Amino acid sequence: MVALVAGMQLIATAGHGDHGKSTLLQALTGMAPHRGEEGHPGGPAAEPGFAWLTLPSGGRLAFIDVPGHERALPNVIAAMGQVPAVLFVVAADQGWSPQSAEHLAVIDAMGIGHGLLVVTRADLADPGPVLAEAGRLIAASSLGKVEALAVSAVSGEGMPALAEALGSLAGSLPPADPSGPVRLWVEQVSCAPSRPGEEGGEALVTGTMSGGTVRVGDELVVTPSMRPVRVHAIEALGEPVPELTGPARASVVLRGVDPERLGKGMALVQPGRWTLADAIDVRLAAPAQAQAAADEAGRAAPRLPRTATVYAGSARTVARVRTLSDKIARVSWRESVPLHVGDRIVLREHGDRAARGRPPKPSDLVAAQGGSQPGGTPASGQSTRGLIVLDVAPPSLGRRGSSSSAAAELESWPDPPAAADLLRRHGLLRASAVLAMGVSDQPEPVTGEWLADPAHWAELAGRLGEAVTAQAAREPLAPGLTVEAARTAIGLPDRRLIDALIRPPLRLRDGLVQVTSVGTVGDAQLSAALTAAVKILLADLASAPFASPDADRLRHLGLDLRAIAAAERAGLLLRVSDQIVLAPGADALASRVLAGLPQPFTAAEARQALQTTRRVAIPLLEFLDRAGVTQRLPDDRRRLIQPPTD
Ligand SMILES: Nc1nc2c(ncn2[C@@H]2O[C@H](COP(=O)(O)OP(=O)(O)OP(=O)(O)O)[C@@H](O)[C@H]2O)c(=O)[nH]1
Ligand SMILES: [Mg+2]
Repeated sequence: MVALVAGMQLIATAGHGDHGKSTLLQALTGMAPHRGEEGHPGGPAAEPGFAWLTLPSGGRLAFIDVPGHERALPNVIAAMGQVPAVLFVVAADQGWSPQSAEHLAVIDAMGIGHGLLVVTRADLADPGPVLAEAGRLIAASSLGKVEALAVSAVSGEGMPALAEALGSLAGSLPPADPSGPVRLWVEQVSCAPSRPGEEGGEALVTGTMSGGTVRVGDELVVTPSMRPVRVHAIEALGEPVPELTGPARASVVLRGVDPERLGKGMALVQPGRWTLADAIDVRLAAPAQAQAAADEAGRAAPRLPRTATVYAGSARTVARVRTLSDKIARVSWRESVPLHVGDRIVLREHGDRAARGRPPKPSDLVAAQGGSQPGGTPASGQSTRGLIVLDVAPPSLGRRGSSSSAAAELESWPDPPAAADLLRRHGLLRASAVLAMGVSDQPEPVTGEWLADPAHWAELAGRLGEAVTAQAAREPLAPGLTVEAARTAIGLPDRRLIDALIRPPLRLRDGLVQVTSVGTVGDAQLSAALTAAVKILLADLASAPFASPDADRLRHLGLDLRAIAAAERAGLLLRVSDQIVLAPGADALASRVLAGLPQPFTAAEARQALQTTRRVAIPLLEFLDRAGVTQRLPDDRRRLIQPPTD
């Protein structure tokens, strides 16, 4: 039966060259660890191999067999970045060796927490001392104390116990997350065999993904160009499969892309699920070994260089490092790399002196292939630093002091940071951007897809209020601030945020943000001239509350329509119609007067009772009708339907 989904657990080997890693895998799996797609075991010494076995549980355990040559270190880092566990091999007759230390430093930098120690070639020497020494060194790394076994791939001694230990290791690994975001780091590219009758470019890409599910027919994008490609076929563990969940190593046939345009260091990613980062803020992972050594020597871990090589997946790039504190740094480079908050990446000092101090060039984003970078292997694992990505779209650091406050803030973040942490830093973020940062657990949006930090949101509401009242003070006659002007005033990226921020005393009317507050606020905002004019008017109305000034009187007082509207907004006047202006509360007074009339009453009776003219009485009655205070009957008489309030 063909497996519908070729799931697998991924483990990388680790250990110095010639210590017996590949031989061990061959003995375990019965297959010579393939080196790449062509699978020639004798292939380039720097390329990792691949082999797998079926566990008694039915699950498959696949091994990325890294080469132990120092030239292969970039490939070792690429492999370690994708696996949850390692099989650490040390030869009984060779003992702990330089690449054992290098590999352990990489494992530690990546924070890998699962593994086995296998002392091989136990037929050639007593494995005891090596088991003890390697066990002690490994225990000081992120692996901690691991199960240790001695084996001989030649005599077969210890192999059954190893198979059993691998089974329980596989069982202890974190379960796959099929709904996770897909990022398949490209390791090898070749032309896919052409099919009769089919046109267009096809590429066969081999790579590793740490999670998510790829299906035949999916559209992915190639980083950094973001060119879309279609998955035409998937092959894993030697079989074609319709879908594949990571962690996995797979070959995919891609449609719509010229193989020439693909290469190691690129990645196939799910659209919208990754941030293409060219600057990140990171926490320096405390190197267990270096830390232990530093504690012993009573000094801090070595400082970061200003330029270094950053390894992320199968990509590596020359990067600028700005140290923000002893725990936090900003790392930037020219090309874009698909990253998430919480990703572990590795930074290494340049071995290449010529590269030191030179600004990174686009061509610096090169595949992590072994040996192509001259002198890329410093002598000590101390120069390998693990970085925990905290922010993949960090704000620019301008002023002096902003770097130390940024560091202080980032130091307080948990690993991995949550949406609330990112929002506290950024204030406002789109939900889609936060998802692309790798954070799917998100708070409710404030509007549309906008997420806001609660404190920042409250501050924005305050700033909007200030912007509107400041404008009202500056231009008392203006009817309010346009939404766009309000957006610009408080520097928001989207007008819809203004709508969401409006709450009393702010209101939105006719596309304008206005303050509805009355009384003293209004007094303070109106110009002295307008306030004086309104006072004169109110003095007139005090003795004859329904004797609205006529047009001439208003003109002489300088009260045009805008001025009257401003005074009304400030609660200083009651505007019955464009021509009729009374004191605030005149409507309540009118209803009390009208309550004294026999019901229903005519307009003439009302005019007499109110001691006013028809010019005022008719609009006032209509105003009261609209306000639901009076009701106009079919015979044009009215009755009071709302009892007067005092
Ligand atoms: N006697 C003996 N020889 C072994 C054993 N395991 C491996 N060897 C030999 O050790 C040599 C190196 O083995 P490999 O498996 O190629 O070592 P490796 O760790 O894969 O080396 P690189 O790929 O270069 O890192 C070969 O000649 C093997 O035959 C063992 O258990 N006993
Ligand atoms: Mg090998």
